[in-house]
Amino acid sequence: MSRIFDFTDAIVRRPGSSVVKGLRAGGGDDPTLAGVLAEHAGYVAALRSAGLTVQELDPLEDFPDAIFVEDPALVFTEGAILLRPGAPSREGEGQFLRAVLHSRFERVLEQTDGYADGGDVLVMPDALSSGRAFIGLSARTDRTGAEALGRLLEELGYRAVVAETPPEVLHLKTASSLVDEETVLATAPLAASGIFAGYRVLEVPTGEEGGANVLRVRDCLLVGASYPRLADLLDGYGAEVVVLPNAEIAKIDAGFTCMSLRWRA
Ligand code: CIR
Repeated sequence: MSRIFDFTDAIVRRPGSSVVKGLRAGGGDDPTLAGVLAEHAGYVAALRSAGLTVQELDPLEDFPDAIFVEDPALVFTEGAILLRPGAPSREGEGQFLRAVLHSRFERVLEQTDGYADGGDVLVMPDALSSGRAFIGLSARTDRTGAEALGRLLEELGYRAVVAETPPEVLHLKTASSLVDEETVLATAPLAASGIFAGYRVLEVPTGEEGGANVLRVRDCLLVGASYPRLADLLDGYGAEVVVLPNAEIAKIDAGFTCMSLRWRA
């Protein structure tokens, strides 16, 4: 019986030189191009080490944030969804994913109403469906978009739950991520909101909130190098904790989940 994170395949997009101009919620300096390239390459290598076959797409210089492929799309064994990302500079990214999604998936659904970023969708195991998809409302995902996306997810067999996210958070998955089949990692305010009732909730250690977006792939759990207490906390959930440098990509608000589309083929 495969687990929800037993992915076989992934799609990533290599950074172009424009990546250093990526959006960042808190302002701050540009990352170095060399640093982003090295950290992105380390991430792709970690996906391959975890056992995934990774397709690397060419850079899109006109879209500095295009390495974050899981904002304009979501993928599942059952099919793919092209989204309408909520940042105006990112709205055009989806058209550069359409062809590759059609080449890899029999079903490709498209969102037509409102805005939603894939970073606002956290899928957890669910006894009653293929998965319970929490859709966070944020500055990128509006209620019209969340409800439209919920209908598309339901077409693919997932149960959609629209939830509020703490106001200072970029995306739902900036503050939460899947650890194992029963366990979700969440920052204290998101844990306190009660949306994850029924799952075991691990709270991100105080001061390490920036690390809340970890990525479970098969028997590996990718964790940022700046979060040692978090790495300790996550040891013991059936996965090898793989610590990855992310100081440069973090300057443009990168998380580990948003830099790939992953699915079990
Ligand atoms: C953005 O602001 O859109 C990018 N600089 C970062 C997106 C990160 N994606 C995510 O958290 N899902």
